[in-house]
Amino acid sequence: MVSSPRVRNTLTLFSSLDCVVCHRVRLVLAAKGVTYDMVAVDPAKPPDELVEVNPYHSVPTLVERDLVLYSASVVSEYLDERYPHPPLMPVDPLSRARLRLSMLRLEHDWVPQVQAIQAGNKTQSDAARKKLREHLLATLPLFKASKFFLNTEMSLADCAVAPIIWRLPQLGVSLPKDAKAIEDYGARIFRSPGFARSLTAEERAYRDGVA
Ligand SMILES: N[C@@H](CCC(=O)N[C@@H](CS)C(=O)NCC(=O)O)C(=O)O
Repeated sequence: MVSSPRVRNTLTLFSSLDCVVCHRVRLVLAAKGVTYDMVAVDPAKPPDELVEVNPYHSVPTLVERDLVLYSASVVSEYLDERYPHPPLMPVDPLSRARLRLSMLRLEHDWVPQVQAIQAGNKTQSDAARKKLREHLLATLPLFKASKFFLNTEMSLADCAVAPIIWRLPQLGVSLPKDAKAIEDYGARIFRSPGFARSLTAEERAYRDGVA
C-alpha cells in the first residue's frame, strides 16, 4: 500500500502509473501488505534520481536504503524473500521452476504485446492484439486446471498474469465465451483486497467499479 506522503518508508518504488510490469510489483507489495513510497515515473522522461541509480533507467525500480533493484522478476523474488508472509512461491523445486519458467514466457511473449498495443501504430497494435489473444487462448487449459496460475495458492506468477487480464478491456482484446475460465480467474484475483490496493487511479479506471 502506498502510504501518506508525510510518512517516510524504507522502501521506494519508482513506478509508472499504468505499466503492466510496474503493476506486477505493486501487486506483490500489496499482497504482502508492505507499505512503500511510490515515485510516479513517466518512462519516457526518467527523473535524475532514477537515472543515477539504474543504468537502464527502467521502471519498476525498488530502492531500500543502499539496495537498488530493477527488473520486475528480480524485485518480485526479493520482496517474496524479504517479506515471507504470505509466501508467493511454492516450496518444492519443481513447482518453483515451473512458475519461474511461466513468468519468463510471460515476459518474453505476452508483455511485449501489451506494450505494442499501448504504444504501437495501428498495424503494430492490431498484430499485437491478435498475438496476445492467441497466447491467452493457448493457455486456456492452465486457467481451467487450477484456482491460481499453475498453482493452488496465489503466487508471483499471478502477480504477473493478473495485471494483463485486468487490462484486456482497455487493450481491446475480447475473448470468446468458451474462454470464460480466464475472466473467472481474473475475477478471483481482482476480488482480493491486495489487488484493489495495487491499482493506481489510472488503472482502476480500466474496469470501473470492479476492484
Ligand atoms: N525488463 C524490465 C522491463 C520493464 C519495462 O518495460 N519498463 C518500461 C516501462 S513499462 C520502461 O521502463 N521503459 C523505459 C526504459 O526501459 O528505458 C523489467 O522487468 O522491469
